[in-house]
Order: sequence, then structure tokens, then C-alpha cells
Amino acid sequence: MNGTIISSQSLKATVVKAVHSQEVTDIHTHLFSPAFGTLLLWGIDDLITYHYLIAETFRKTQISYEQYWALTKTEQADLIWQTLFIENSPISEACRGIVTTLNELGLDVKSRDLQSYRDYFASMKVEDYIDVVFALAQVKEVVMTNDPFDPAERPVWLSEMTGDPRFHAALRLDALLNTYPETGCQQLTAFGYNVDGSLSETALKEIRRFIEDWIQRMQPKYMAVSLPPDFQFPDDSARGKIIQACVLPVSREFNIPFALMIGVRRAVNPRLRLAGDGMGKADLTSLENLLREHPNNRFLVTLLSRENQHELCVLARKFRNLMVFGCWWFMNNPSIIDEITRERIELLGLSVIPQHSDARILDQLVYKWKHSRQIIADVLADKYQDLLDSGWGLTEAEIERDVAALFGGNFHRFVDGQ
Ligand code: HDL
Ligand code: ZN
Repeated sequence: MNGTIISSQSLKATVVKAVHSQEVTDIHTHLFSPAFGTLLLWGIDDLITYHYLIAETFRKTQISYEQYWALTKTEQADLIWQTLFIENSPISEACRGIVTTLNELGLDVKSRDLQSYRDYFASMKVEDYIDVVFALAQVKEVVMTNDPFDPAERPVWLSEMTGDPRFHAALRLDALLNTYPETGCQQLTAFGYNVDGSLSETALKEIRRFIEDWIQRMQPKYMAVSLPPDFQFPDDSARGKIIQACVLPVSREFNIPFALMIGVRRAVNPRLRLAGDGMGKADLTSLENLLREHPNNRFLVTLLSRENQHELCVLARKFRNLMVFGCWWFMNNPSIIDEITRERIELLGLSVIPQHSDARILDQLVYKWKHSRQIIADVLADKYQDLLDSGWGLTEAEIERDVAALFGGNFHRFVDGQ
């Protein structure tokens, strides 16, 4: 063994240092490189009007949906700030996150002076601010969520734009897979693909061509789709047929994993718009079928129900073509991050991707990673202490090696098919 064996006394400090100094690959975000212009959200008013805080504000005010959506973004932020930060303590995870971010940026959060925060961001250029945020959050690179059906995003990909190498693409297929009969088919026809509602052989070939065209254009790290809790596979639905005939073969041919994000029930309250999505416990038999019947496909999977997390770990023990990732959305809260990270380490060791940020606003990287690093460090310190208590010897270099795997190495090896 190379290096000095660390003592129990120095273990926690060693783990905290390794976790907080390790640059991370953030494998799922809704961020955009500057080439996408205003699609990249940043600054105090975008932070405050994040859909998580919108949902929380409605619980504390009597404003109607119509009145709220008629406000300007600044007026919405004023209302949220007054409601959740002034009239109430910002104690929820989404609120505390803004406090952490402002504090990490060196702003005086005790002043609660929203205008002073606005003045700070007004003085910032986004290209410079990306460097500030990536350095503060210790983020090496992020993976975006890229939708070829999005009318705002699509033209940027079709232009001769040059991306920022720190922003990787992910080809998001929700519109194709979840809305093919309603809208996907018509949109593909409009894009020049010879498809039809009955998914003839020609249509399936054309859908493969569409996916291949966007793989060539985006060079994505993976393809992704979010799925409802009642997702079935195999399945005679348009989604089941397109996954079977198009996505899985292309995934193998281009050596690009398929990310499944299962458990979302879209628009349970449509009047909340982006904040109106809900969740449900999934039947993981469909995922099991995919893993077993397609051993040469690789699947990144994250689930939205806390009640699904333990069985996901057991499935991952059965199928090495399953990579468990992140504490997604309603899972991304300290109590649940702690619980599921512990069970993942206990059942899967160091063969998981413990976290992603899901950041929609650039500045969120600062708090989402600071908060998660604290929890992951606590879990790892406890697990390493259990190991030392069993007589094992550990070096600082080995802890750094393990953390590097969790914070990017596992992702790159899985994506590269190693
Ligand atoms: O479907 C997804 O990728 C989700 O992450 C949604 O974008 C959701 O609105 C979200 O931002 N969750 O954090
Ligand atoms: Zn997301």
C-alpha cells in the first residue's frame, strides 16, 4: 500500500477535503452554454422565480394563478422574496439554496436588500460569471438537456454556433417518445422526415434517421427521456415501438447510453405551469425487462419516488448495464439525499453516480453542489469509519481515488463504454 494509513481522528477532515476539492462532472442540468443566449438563465430574479419557489409561494399567498402569471418577472420575484424570505424564514431547501448562493458570492445576505443583489448581477457579464460559478461550485463540466423539438433551441443547433467545451449535450427525446401521436409525428413531418401515425417500416427508418441526424449534430453524451410511473416495456404504444425499433439499436450502434428518468406525472396542476408536475411510484418490471433483454445497451437511470430507490439499487446489483444516478427533483433534499446515498453505498459501493444538480439557473450550481457535497462527505466519512472499525487501512490517495470515481470517473467510463 502506498501512502500513510490515516487515523480515525483525521478521517472526517480528510474525506471533507477530498469531497469539497474534487471537481465534479454534473451529468444532468438544464443549463445552456452562452451560445444559446437567453436560454441560459442566471442572476437573482431567475434564481427567485425558479419553479420550486413558485410552488412554495402559492402555498403562502392568496394570489390567483392568473394574477401571478400576469406579473413581470421582477414583480414575481418581489412577491416571492417578500413572501418566502421576509414574511417567513427561507428554511426550505430551495429557499436556503438562494441564501447559500448569495453568501458564497460574498453578498450580504443579512441585509436582505434585494436591490443590492440586483445591482451586483447587473454589473456582471455572463461569460465572466460562468467562470465565477464553476470555480465556486467546483464544477468541471455540465451536461445540458437539449430538445431538438424546442423552437427556441433548435435554430441555435442549426446555426454555425460554437459551444463552450464545458457544456456537453444530451439528446432529450420526450417530445418524440411521449407525444408522437399527438404532436411528434406532425413535427417530424414538418422537419422533413417521411413518418406516419401508424409507425410503418418507413416511418421507423425515418425516426432512426432523425435520431442519427441529431446525434451527429449534438454529439450527445447520452440520449434521455422522462417517463411516467406507469411506463411499460415492452409495449404496443408508439413509445414502446420507437424505443424498441429506433432508440435501442441507435444507442448500441453509436455507443451512446439511454437515460431513463422514471416517475414524473406531468401537469398534475397545469395552472402552476413548470411547477405543476407531480410524481408517482413506478413498477420497475419494465426497467428490469429492458435491462435483461438488452444486455448490450447501457442505461443511466434516476427515479422520482423515494419508495423506488431501494429496489433500484437491487436491480443495479443484478444488471451492470444499469448506472444509478442522482437524487432527482423531489429527491434532491438533504434528508433523502442522505438516506439514498447511504443505501447506494451499502448496496453498490462506489459504482454509482451519487448526484447531479438538475440546475435550471447557472447560479444554482453553487448551492446545489455545496449542499450535496456536505451530505455525501458525511455519508462517506461514516462508511469509511465503519471500514476502519473493521480493521482496514485507508490512505488519503485512496479516498481521493474513490471520490473522483463518484464525481465523474464512473460517468465517463460508463458513457465511454469502459
Ligand atoms: O424532466 C426533467 O429533467 C426534470 O428535471 C424537470 O425539468 C423538472 O422541472 C426539474 O427541473 N426538476 O428539478
Ligand atoms: Zn431535469
